Amino acid sequence: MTRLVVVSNRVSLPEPGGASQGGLAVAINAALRQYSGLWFGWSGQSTPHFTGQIAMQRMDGVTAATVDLEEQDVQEYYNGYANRTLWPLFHYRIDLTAFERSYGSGYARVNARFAETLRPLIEPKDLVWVQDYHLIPLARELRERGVKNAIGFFLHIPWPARELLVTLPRHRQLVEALFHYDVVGFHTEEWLAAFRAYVLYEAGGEELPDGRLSAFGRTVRPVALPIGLDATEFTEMLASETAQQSYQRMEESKLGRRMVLGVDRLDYSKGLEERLLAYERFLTDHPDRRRDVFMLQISTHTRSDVEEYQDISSRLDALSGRINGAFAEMDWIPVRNVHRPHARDELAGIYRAADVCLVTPLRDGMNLVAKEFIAAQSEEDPGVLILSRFAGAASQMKQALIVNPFSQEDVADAISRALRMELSERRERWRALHKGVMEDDVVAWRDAFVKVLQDVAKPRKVDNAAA
Ligand code: ADQ
Repeated sequence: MTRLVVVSNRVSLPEPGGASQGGLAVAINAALRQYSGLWFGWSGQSTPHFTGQIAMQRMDGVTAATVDLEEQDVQEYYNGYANRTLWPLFHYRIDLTAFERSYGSGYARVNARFAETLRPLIEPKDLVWVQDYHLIPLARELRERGVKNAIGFFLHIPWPARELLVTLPRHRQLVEALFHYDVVGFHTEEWLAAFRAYVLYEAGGEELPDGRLSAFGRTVRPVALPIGLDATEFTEMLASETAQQSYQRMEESKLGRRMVLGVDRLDYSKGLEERLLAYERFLTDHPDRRRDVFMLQISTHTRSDVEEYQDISSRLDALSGRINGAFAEMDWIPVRNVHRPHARDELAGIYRAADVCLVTPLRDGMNLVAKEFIAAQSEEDPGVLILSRFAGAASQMKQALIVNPFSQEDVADAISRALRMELSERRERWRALHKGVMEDDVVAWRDAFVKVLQDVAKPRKVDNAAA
């Protein structure tokens, strides 16, 4: 069987009962399990000087190969270009985007270092699958070092509109780098269309009759493949004792009230302040219904070395404090604001106890929380998903209540509607959503991508044999 080599910025193998790994790590673990694959990336540790020394670890059939990075690499490549330049820009936050030359050179340096370290580990028949915006130039670096394997790339965040992307210095160079891959994947047709528009109208490229894009003297196959949950793992987790206990604990603490849930990394793209303001609006508009509900917002810290992330939690705390101060009564608090990280099985029980889930990012590649909430609901009495139209998930989850997260009225109305929705309608919507979540899972995503990559690898072998 072909070996799959997955490359991502961070490698994190699951720890039993450990805290949540984040969407990408969970997906990669699931993707690799059946391929006895190799997973290469940064260890998360820094060292005074880059040595390129690889640490190997095996777990559940997956071999993890990690390298440490220099502190300057971490600052310029990870905190800098990845998280202060590409992340905000690709999430339409040009106001937060830092354009600094040192970040760009750090990004190029780390991609070259990754390629240099990874190259000896790649065997001739391997399929190489590179993940996410941290590693866009990796294929070019590998090709320069003689790697001829089929190499695919998957972008887990949105692809921005052309008008935004051109604000990035050296944007052409970034897009040109993608043409050293054989396949480039996006979550949705919308992100793919934005990429195509750049290629056709900015780079002067063309679309070939078979759907490939041609520019910069190369061709690439773009595909739209939505990522899904590890549905089997999630279902097992939901049945675990920890999940049952956290469900019971949550149910008891509801005191017969209905729970509106939010679960997010603390990130400006997730629309947390806008969500709280919309909930406040609901409380203001419906004084008679206030005491029947409360909101649980679980938001854990990430990227705390990046300046823009440092004041998000204090702003959120101030806002929830203000709402609680204005509306709370001696036996009712409208917002429970929690920053403590939760293990995945604990979270599964909390999802199950929720009556409404608010997934209202201002821009999101996919959003797996929406899918986890649906997977956790019971068929007898399912909760209602309120979903931002700007999450990639909205392109699949059409039976959710789709909202514009920028409009407090729109979201407040959806909360009201969700809380009043008849059981029959809730069931009908949930059944359709649940079917999609279970069918279009992470295994389907992986298999579809690997198939496209295998298909491009075949003609390459024929060419090589003929040469
Ligand atoms: P993320 O931005 O991390 O991922 P998301 O898809 O929502 O976003 O995944 C979050 C994961 O982390 C989920 O599995 C969730 O359970 C967990 N998580 C989130 N908040 C948590 C909290 N407070 N406590 C515990 N666990 C929490 C990026 C993109 C997404 C895309 C994924 C996968 O930004 O758009 O869906 O990659 O491609």
